[in-house]
Amino acid sequence: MSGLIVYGTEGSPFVRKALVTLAEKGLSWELVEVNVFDPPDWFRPLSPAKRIPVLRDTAIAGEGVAGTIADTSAICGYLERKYPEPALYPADPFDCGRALWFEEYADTLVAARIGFGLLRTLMAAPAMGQPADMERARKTYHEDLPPLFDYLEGEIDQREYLVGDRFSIADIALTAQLAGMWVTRVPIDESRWPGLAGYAARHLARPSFAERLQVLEPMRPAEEFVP
Ligand SMILES: N[C@@H](CCC(=O)N[C@@H](CS)C(=O)NCC(=O)O)C(=O)O
Repeated sequence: MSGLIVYGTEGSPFVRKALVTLAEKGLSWELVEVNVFDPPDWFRPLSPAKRIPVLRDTAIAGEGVAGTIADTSAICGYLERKYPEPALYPADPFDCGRALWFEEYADTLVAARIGFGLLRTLMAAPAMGQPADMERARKTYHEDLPPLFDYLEGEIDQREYLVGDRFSIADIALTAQLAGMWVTRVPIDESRWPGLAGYAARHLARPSFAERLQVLEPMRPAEEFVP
């Protein structure tokens, strides 16, 4: 056992980012379920920003704040230093800078638009007994996401990976967020963004992502999203 614990829940794109990083490094983990919107008292000091996931390395400490790291960028950076193989950050300094940029872009802009515009409206709201906000979802689909997808299409084009010729933290961060479209059954329009649509399908089929999606299958809406 690796002695690594992740606090969070599978439905979270950021938990997905951390779990895929662990899987790509061949590490095992224990997922301890935490509902970030109603967290237990013991969790609050572990996450000063009130977010999931938080990682615990029990080799450092098995309880309390000691041994924990909040925020996926910190978590993934820690895992890379502690378990360098296979490398998930490019060795070339400029490529590494680019990968960090795409990680940031995915974690902020892409996450906010897919998270608030699709996941909360089409999945989380119905799970809490509220109707899906189709108007908000359609605005996200028609207005908010296209400028981001135009940018990403230009960067990806026909390439296999966002940076260089290897799978990296950039691909993990972006695919972790794009998975939210699969979860909510919202398509990426292949005729408009063929590179991005193909990229998402290929990376979501990687075992590290496919295993996470399998867990989420029961949470998906029954119907395809109608734009
Ligand atoms: N920058 C953080 C973002 C984490 C994040 O926003 N997680 C969401 C769940 S996907 C969360 O905890 N949301 C709680 C809230 O918005 O109150 C990271 O990379 O870990």
